[in-house]
Amino acid sequence: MSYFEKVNKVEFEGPQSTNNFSFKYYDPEKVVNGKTMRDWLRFSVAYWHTFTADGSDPFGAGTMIRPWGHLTGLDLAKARVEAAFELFEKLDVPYFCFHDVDIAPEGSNLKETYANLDIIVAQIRDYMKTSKTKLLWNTANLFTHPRYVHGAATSNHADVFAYSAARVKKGLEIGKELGAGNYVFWGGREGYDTLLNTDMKLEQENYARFLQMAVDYAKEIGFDGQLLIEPKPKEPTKHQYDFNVATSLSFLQKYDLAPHFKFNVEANHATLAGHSFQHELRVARINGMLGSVDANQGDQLIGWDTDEFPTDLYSTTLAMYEILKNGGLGKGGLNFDAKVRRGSFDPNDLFLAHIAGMDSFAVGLLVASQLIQDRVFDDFIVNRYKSYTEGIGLDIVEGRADFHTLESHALTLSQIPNESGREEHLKSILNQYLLKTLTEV
Ligand code: XUL
Ligand code: CO
Repeated sequence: MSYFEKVNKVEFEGPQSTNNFSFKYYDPEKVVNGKTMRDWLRFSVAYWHTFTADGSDPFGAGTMIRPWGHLTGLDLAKARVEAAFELFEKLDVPYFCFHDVDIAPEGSNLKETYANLDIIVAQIRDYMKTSKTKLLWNTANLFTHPRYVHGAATSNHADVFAYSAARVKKGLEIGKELGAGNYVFWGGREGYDTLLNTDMKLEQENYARFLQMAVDYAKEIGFDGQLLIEPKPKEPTKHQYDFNVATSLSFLQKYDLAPHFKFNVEANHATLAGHSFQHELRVARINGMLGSVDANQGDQLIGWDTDEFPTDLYSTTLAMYEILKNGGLGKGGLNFDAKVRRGSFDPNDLFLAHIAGMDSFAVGLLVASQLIQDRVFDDFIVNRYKSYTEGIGLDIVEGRADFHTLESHALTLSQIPNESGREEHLKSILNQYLLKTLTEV
């Protein structure tokens, strides 16, 4: 049975192709900077947006037309798995990701929920025996059900803490069973809405205890995937504890958790925090903590998480710049935590949206790799900081300077010549590389 019978396997046909269902720039076998595009980009489909979501929003009902939409319960869950592996194969995506509740319905108690999960996980495992698509990461949804109204690990109620631990325990077991490369913690409601009813100190300590228990359990069962924290500053709570990479990093360091975690950096979460996507990737990278990426984009005119498919080439280029500088994503990947717009309800839009995202990151890879190869920014930056390679600058970076020697040096200075940062010029070079790459492919 086919769910997308009108769509054939999507192939690379190049930018001249008029076939909408083809890649214009993503050529999986093309070697860029010593690795294939497939290996650099490690694309992943987000199960929740593509197979579970129905397009409903706070103002209106679901709009998505889905070939499995008439089914319910476990039948619906099974059909989604069948549809998922058909889409994975037709797009030839190497990875997928899911929350527990995306793949199987919740039962009336924890035991029933486990039983439902076991049925679907067994079905997924069967598909994975022959499919090339692997599990990038899984996670537990600790935010949708009303029990999490006050948080999960940071709930005021210890029973909710215990229940949440059970769901993560099961999630790690599922991750191990399906060979997940990573396990994600996005602190869905780990934050607060008002300090008038919140013991912030206890909540944060409990969150650290929870993560330590997860580290211990992963070790106990031999789960060898990378644990990832996904920062987000707000939404659904007013203030999320994992605000951004820098805040989450110092939290992890404070509780000696940093060696066990890396970050899953999401573009739209970065912009919600008032940062660029590149900023968050840079902070993670220079601290050796860049684990994986939720590849999407927000909207400058909207103040919430719109999870759009990434099509902004400027942003994909600068993201790939960081990823290339990181030497790739290791066990991580580019997961399309992105949803088709509510008006894009046709099943074909699922393919077209992924094609748009994959092509946009392929362009980003090509441009970024050329920028790095030509040392466009590297040479500029090396030159900009050259005063630290000799004299007093070298004394500073090599630890020989103190306030006495610095003052003596300062007293010898008459005028300090500063040089232009050339921001506009650098941006115009970036544009030239973008345009050049687009015309040369
Ligand atoms: C929410 C979000 C999540 C995480 C996984 O904003 O990004 O879907 O990626 O829980
Ligand atoms: Co995400």
